Amino acid sequence: MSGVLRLVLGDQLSESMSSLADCDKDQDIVLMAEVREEATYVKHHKKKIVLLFSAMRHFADRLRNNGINVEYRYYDDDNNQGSLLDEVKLAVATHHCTAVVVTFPGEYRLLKSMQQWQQVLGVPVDIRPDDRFISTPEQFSKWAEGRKQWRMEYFYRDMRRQTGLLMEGDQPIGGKWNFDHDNRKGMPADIHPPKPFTVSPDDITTSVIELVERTFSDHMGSAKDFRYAVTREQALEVANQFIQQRLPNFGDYQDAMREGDVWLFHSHISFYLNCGLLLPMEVMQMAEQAYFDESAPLNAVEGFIRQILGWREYVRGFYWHCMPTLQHDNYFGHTRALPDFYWTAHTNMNCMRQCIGDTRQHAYAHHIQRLMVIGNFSLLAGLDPVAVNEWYLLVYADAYEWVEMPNVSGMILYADGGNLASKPYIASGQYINRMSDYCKNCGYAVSKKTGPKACPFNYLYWDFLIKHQDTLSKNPRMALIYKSLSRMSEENIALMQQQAEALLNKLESA
Ligand code: FAD
Ligand code: DLZ
Ligand code: SF4
Repeated sequence: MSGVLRLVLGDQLSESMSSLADCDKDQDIVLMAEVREEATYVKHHKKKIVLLFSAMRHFADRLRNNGINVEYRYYDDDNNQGSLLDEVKLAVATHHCTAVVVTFPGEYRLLKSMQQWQQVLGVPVDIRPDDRFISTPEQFSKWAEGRKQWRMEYFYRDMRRQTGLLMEGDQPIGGKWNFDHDNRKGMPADIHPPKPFTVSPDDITTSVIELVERTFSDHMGSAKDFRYAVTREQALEVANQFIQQRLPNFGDYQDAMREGDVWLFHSHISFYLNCGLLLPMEVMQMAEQAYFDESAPLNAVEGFIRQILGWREYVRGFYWHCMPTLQHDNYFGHTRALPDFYWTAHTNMNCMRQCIGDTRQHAYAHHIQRLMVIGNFSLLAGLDPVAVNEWYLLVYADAYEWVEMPNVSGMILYADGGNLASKPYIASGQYINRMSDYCKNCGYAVSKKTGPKACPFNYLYWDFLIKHQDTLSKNPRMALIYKSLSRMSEENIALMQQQAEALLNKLESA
């Protein structure tokens, strides 16, 4: 055989991949490989590795059933080469391939490597656009270069016009582009979200679970209770269950947090969107149809579509536009190491204990937990952006650098100096108390700003604002908060600063 070698990565599990578009079933070979380099460049959560390896194995079977030649390298094969390039090298040589075709990867480090492959391999390497996304990196760059300030909202409106989603001619359905204002409710105790969709492990998943427990024993979490979808059909069931059972309440309770329930009314589809089992356009159309069928209200449907058509597309464009500098950005010059409780969840702050605990258990936490609890603390405590990025990349099963890094360096840490967010996403304990029931079971008192029982988020918040007053007070969106600060007594300010300093010096006991 001397056809084309088509490499499919672990997050490219869609039959419509550009790398498979013109596959010659008689001549070409599809290569998929479980390799040490990808599985360990950060110590991914065990459930993330199970998800990808099992979904890869199921996808390989699917391609074979369609008559495609698949060369699949298992992690513990004797001759596993350990890296994607070495696997490609071996396959090109073994099958006398005349060219390599691959779809644009999701991480800068891999793109840079692939751009050298042609030289190393001695055959043409065609890196094709990833057309699962609705916009292209070039489109984002063109959009960004034309303006002084980048804001997701304006990019999102262009995406609505481009796709026609929730549009009536050139106007947004309902007369407004964004219904976020209606979407900030806390969750009443008598509202009970439906149980999440789960899948019992089949033989393939069971053997991957064993492999992961054996091989990656020092990675976070446990693989034993893995119940996520690993095929397209199962992922479609997750999406359908969301549209029928959760979407109607998605908008109202999008920002709410509740102890013991990480799933709430979220969709839990990021795992599958990001590895290719679901396509963004199809799930947005499912949600839009629910609005047309009057089974979900506009604030929920618009809110959901905005997350995917707005935020997801925006952060991807942002990533490629801002790399490689984004990975070193550190606007505030923060250098503090992650405290141990980021790994163990052993902390007296109940909100952090719950959110990190959920993360450890499920390789998932929902957006507000990632943003307003763990993210908020990471910025207020001055944690090193490189360490925070690494943590977020390894703990979540939906994490790839194109989506993780803009959310971490841009959204939570303001490490890019405000290109992504118009002001730092910081809040005192009052916000966490309003949006969750965490404070009820906390040893700290959310109502107190100083004293031994005071909520650390309170004094860290004011201490942060004081430390960065020179730069942040110039931001018109921070004017109100600095006005409140100016009304505080010097004594109170000094007490909060001292208490913040003391806590930051012994974070482990927080
Ligand atoms: P839902 O709340 O149901 O939202 C629907 C979909 O919208 C998600 O599946 C996702 O595809 C998309 N979406 C929502 N918010 C964002 C966003 N800010 N950026 C990109 N897409 C978004 N998302 C990831 O997919 N991978 C990550 O590594 C990741 N890291 C994050 C790190 C931080 C610090 C923060 C604040 C957010 C991060 N997000 C990330 C965004 C968001 O938290 C997750 O997409 C969401 O929690 C996934 O759960 P869900 O599918 O139930 O989402
Ligand atoms: C995340 C991941 C893991 C854990 N393992 C593999 C693997 O063994 N083989 C593979 O092709 N892909 C894997 N991936 C996904 C890649 O890391 C991902 O394709 C890049 O990060 C680019 O997004
Ligand atoms: Fe978190 Fe403070 Fe509430 Fe405790 S009191 S749960 S530390 S916000």
